[in-house]
Amino acid sequence: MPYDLYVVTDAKLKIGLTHQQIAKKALAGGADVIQLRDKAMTGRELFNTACKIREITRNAGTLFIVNDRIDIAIASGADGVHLGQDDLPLCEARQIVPEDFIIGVSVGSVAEAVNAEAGGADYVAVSPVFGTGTKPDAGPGHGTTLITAIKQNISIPVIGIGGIQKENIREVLVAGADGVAVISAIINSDDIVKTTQEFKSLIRHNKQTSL
Ligand code: TZP
Ligand code: MG
Repeated sequence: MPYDLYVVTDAKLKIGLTHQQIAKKALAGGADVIQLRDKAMTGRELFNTACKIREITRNAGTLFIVNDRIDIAIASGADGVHLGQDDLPLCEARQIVPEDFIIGVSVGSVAEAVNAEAGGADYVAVSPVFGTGTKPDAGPGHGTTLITAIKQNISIPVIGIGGIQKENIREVLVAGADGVAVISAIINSDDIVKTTQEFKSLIRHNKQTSL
């Protein structure tokens, strides 16, 4: 499954490491998807960074998604864009992206997930599964029961995001998530490569045992 471990970059969390350095380490540890997420960079800075990560992910043979900015996703040759409920609406986004472009959508309810699938999303991210300090405006966690409810209503991949740690990843996968998206538990760890490997093996193990 291409979305097993989805690492979202955050250069603010690890002072001194750039998005591309974080991406390289996560890929060395086995990340399946890299999402570039930066709310502070100028468009030019974000574009330059996206081009570098495009090259790194192309060499690694993994997916590259840009958060929010559909223009930068397209211009950098990324595989896709990730949109929140307050970003460009899915139907407008679909009209301006190349064929086969991946569009992921954050959802916080079954209705949003059903709408996202009907509108042509390629995956949804249940957001946030648990409370998280990384995105203070994400609100309280929905819990893993929302993952199960969404899985029962749509057939595109369902990814969990928000507060996911080694200690609770099993609960997320047992609830039915096809993949997990992680920021702080990987980026804030002492050894990003090793922690990514640990997440990867937990995903493999828990997906096998929950079959
Ligand atoms: N969207 C919903 S929660 C979140 C985003 C970007 C932050 C997830 O970060 P962490 O550190 O894995 O909780
Ligand atoms: Mg957004």
